[in-house]
Amino acid sequence: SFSRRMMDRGALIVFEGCDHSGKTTQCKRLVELLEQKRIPVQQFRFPDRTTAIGQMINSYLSNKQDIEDHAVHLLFSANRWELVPKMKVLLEAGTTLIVDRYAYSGVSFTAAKEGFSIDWCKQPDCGLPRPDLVLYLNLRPDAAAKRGNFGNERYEQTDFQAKVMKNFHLLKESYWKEIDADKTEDDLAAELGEIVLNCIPTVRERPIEKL
Ligand code: DGP
Repeated sequence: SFSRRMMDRGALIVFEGCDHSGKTTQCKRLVELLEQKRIPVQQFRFPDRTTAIGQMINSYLSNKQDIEDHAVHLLFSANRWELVPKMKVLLEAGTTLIVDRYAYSGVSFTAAKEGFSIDWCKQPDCGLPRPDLVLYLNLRPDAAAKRGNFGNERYEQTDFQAKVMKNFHLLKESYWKEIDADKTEDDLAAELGEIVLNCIPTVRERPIEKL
């Protein structure tokens, strides 16, 4: 007889937060930190605009194409689902995934539109791999505004973003960590690095749960 130790799986770590909260910068720095420490890591970003579905989403976000609100909600969700097989293989092989936006953006953005309930918005993402940790970067709208102006993409308006932020706060779960993002890039990177380095060894043999 022999015993076989399962390989430790990687952690599924998601960044959420309003625009200009520093998600993309901090994702990149975190990946660099883990690479430095020889911890297997890969970055994901949603929407992933490189797929066929992602290209439809891109033309919607850049205002080149209008898509009915329910239909586009399902496209954003489908864009996450199409990456799930790849994510699972990596997680099971021990790779930690750093994900820039996930289902919580999906729910918060669509539910900010007229006539959409949080409950309806959650349904298409039911069953997606549940993050081990959501790092919610919290930044007051006035602090976010100081970091730069909105561009020309759909959703980049202050009143809409305020509704989105309200929705994010309704979605908090036990595995969320709310981080005050109103600090220097270096200080934030140090804080997030410590949290993530502590989290990775705790997931080990824990099964990947579902949303
Ligand atoms: P980004 O590439 O992170 O700048 O995100 C593009 C925009 O799309 C941003 O305004 C957030 C929004 N967004 C991200 N995911 C979803 C989603 O699942 N549904 C909707 N409606 N909007 C989303």
